[in-house]
Amino acid sequence: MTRTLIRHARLATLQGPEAWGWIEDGALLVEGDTLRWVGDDASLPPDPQADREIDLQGALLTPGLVDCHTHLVYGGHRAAEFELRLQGASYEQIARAGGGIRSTVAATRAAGDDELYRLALPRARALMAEGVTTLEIKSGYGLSEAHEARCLAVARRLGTELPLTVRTTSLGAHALPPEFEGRTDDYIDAVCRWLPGQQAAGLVDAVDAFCEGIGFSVAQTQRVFDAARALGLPVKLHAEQLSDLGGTALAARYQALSCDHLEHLSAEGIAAMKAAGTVAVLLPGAYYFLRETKLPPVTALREAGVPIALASDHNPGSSPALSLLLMLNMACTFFRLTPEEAFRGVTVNGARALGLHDRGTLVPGQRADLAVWDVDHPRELAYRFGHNPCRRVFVAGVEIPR
Ligand code: DI6
Ligand code: FE
Repeated sequence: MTRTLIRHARLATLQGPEAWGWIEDGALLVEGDTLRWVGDDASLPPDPQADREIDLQGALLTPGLVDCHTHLVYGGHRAAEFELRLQGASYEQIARAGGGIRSTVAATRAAGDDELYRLALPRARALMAEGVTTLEIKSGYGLSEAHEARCLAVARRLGTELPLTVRTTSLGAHALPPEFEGRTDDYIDAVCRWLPGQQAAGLVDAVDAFCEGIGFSVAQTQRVFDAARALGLPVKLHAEQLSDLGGTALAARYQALSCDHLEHLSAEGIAAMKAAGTVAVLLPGAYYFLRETKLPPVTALREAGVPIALASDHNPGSSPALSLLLMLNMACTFFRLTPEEAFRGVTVNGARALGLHDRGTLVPGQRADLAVWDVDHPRELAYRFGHNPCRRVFVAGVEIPR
């Protein structure tokens, strides 16, 4: 196994009592795909037996970033809908009039597999260019058994062809497809029936639903969760984005990995998440792009000790964002997260929102997914926007050509 010694890095280990888990002049020994030793450069073991050595000359080294909530695989785009909203139509009005998610479903169904892959590839690459090494991708624009499976397979293909971990989430319960108009419960039955096949084909790591007035009710969401539980699949939920339906409390009863959006989250929802260890995934891109005014209850989440993650929510309707660094900045400016909270949200807590405990900090035993930045301190990553100081990326110990 190759042993690589990385020396003279400023380390944000995100571990231990120190803010940022800071090590001013740090070193790190990578063996194969795993971190073996992390600490002060001055206290390196006398003979680390490295095959090669990299001197970072004071550059910042952090865990690779985790974008734990995206809808990356879809056809078409919704720039015309953006214009409609600028003329006064609301996101919900457009959805109820058959536009919105449904228009993306039509474009996705019309695109071939290779076309969907070709469209998703530059989106994934744009995120990777800013240090993303783990990416969640949801289905939810196919909305039939065959089209959902196709979208999940495209997501899997991104994970095999790119140096990147892709986690797939089945989101059949995203919107009601036109052929099920007036038969929402029948559609939920269908979504539940598709899951075993998706699992047998190795296409699904978790199950999600859009619990909302324009999505699915708490009772319908529960049926999807029961089907997931029967297969041993973990669940996540789009909850309390536009209204407070109480989906979070349901998700907590199913030990959900995460509840996402949460602008309208109640105190009861927060208590339920805390008790269940569910991560709160905040999505400032959607908040911004839909011009929401209701802020997620960050102070209460923080006081309750609910872990907070951030993600791009990349999708064509509510967050066509392809920058996780921009989300750091927005989470600080809009949601008043500290830069450190925001950064933990795209590393250790983003990983937790995917049920991954082998990444997100710089600790011996963790996967060697690493990002090197041309800044002095990680707070700068949340401070600038529209700027990418990512210089080098390692995935499972291997440097990715840039
Ligand atoms: N909430 C969102 O923000 C995205 N999906 C969801 O359930 C939006 C999806 C879209 O508008 O295409
Ligand atoms: Fe989403």
